[in-house]
Amino acid sequence: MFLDRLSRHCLVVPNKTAIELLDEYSATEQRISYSQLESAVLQTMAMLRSKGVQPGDRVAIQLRKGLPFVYLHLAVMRLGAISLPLNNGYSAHELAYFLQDSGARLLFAEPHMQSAVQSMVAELPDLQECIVVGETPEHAFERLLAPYSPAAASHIALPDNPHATCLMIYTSGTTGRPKGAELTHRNLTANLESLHEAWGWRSDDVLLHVLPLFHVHGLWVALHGALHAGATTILAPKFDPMQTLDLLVRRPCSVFMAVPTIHRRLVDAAHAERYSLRHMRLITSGSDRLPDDLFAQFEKTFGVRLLERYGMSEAGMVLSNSLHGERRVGSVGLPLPGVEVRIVDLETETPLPDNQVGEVQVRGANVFKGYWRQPEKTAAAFTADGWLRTGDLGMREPDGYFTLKGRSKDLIISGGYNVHPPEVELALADHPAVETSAVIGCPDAEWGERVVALVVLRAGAVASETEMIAFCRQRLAAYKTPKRIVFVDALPRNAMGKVQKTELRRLFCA
Ligand code: MLC
Repeated sequence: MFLDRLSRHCLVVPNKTAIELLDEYSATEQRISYSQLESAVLQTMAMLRSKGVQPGDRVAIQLRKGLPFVYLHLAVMRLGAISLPLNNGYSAHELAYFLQDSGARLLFAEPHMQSAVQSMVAELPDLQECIVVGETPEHAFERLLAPYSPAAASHIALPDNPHATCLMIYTSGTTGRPKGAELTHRNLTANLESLHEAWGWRSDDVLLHVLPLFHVHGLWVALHGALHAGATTILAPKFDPMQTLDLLVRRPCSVFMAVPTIHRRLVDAAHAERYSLRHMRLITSGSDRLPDDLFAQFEKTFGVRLLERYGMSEAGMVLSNSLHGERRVGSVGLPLPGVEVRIVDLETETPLPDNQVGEVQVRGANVFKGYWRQPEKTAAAFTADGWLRTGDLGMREPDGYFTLKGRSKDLIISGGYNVHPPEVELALADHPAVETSAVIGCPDAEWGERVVALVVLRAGAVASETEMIAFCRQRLAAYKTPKRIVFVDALPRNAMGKVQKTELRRLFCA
């Protein structure tokens, strides 16, 4: 399994750099070898054990990108517990939901969340402790680990049940609040093996990592991918286009993974100058559709063809363009080794012939176990014969390449983040002046789609766009907060009373 492989690297290549952390504040670099990584993970396991963490417990990690995040995440999984990474941009309101729903035992959070968490502790009976980790000496992670030696955890066996959940990622559902997708050791390992084969991961690869660590893309595909291969990861705490270009050109980077918004910013930052990235082995794009013009501009600017792939939190990576063969514009490529993909009729769910658009369904060892404590929603996510219903529409070409053709679910993708409109509509409903609202995604050159809210005010109520955006921002992470609010007299509805979002997009996205 993935964790066994990681531990083996510590024995076989102990001195090799596993992670190089770029510190944005001190402009310094910190190198961690595979054996130092192993020691830090063992020390972290000893600390977690002393706090009572048992197999199956959920440990929430809402920390900025950095080594404590990585150590905690790996240590939690190695104890047989469940790592629950959370966006550090989530508001206290959002955090409360994730803690309550997951029944997390411990939360690792940044200092600015401390008072908010204290005020919610009474409603979180499962939460034993909120441990603050930050820059100051008082909250330094090293200080937390100091009383524990790696030896104190070296006797703990690696998890041996491949079907045990080790990672939980919250995903926006089409109905209700976000759901925790349970991923097992087997899911992670099978998908890493598929990617290893398809993308030719090598131990001498150097990955430049600019993505957040709390999602499948940055955590599982990028960081785990490099660790699984015994490669080196250069961990940048935040994406900055000029710094990224500089590192890609100056350092011996061979692999880079990003979302279209990041690739667009790199092209813009290059200011039509030609920066050659031809020395790079692999540059991937995912989490959102790669626009055709960006695919062409990226190649023109950097001399490299992007490799587009498709995945989701519930299944990791599913489809990918070819490393050595064709990277087809507009296509998400072929099923990864060991992953089955089919296109089915939306009504009957029977498989469709090539070139016909239907729902994309997936089957394989990569596909998740189910939604945390949601048996009905888990059952609804699968067909009787075990195919995962992705809610994405697509078609297969006769040579096996798949193309996505939209979504059957109400979902917005902004800068690679999924935004679930009902969640934003619920936040707006809390505003005393709001009668009702509808949230849509409008095409946007920078973000792919931007969140726009159409709001009907209560009779006699007054509100401004700025004030309402600020209201949402208090409740929602910045990426979910509407970029625009339009006040309307009424929402167009069909005979069943359902808001016609297609009509709203036609009217308001111009
Ligand atoms: C940031 N903002 C966003 C946003 N990201 N708004 C909409 N959509 C987004 N994606 C907000 C900021 O908080 C800020 O708000 C304002 O927009 C401008 O911010 P910025 O400084 O320009 O943004 P930045 O912090 O640089 O972030 C942009 C980004 C980031 C593209 C680097 O969004 C990002 O890392 N995206 C990647 C997401 C990702 O990893 N997805 C993987 C999901 S896994 P304010 O209010 O502060 O001004 C998945 C499966 C798969 O989908 O297949 O991969």
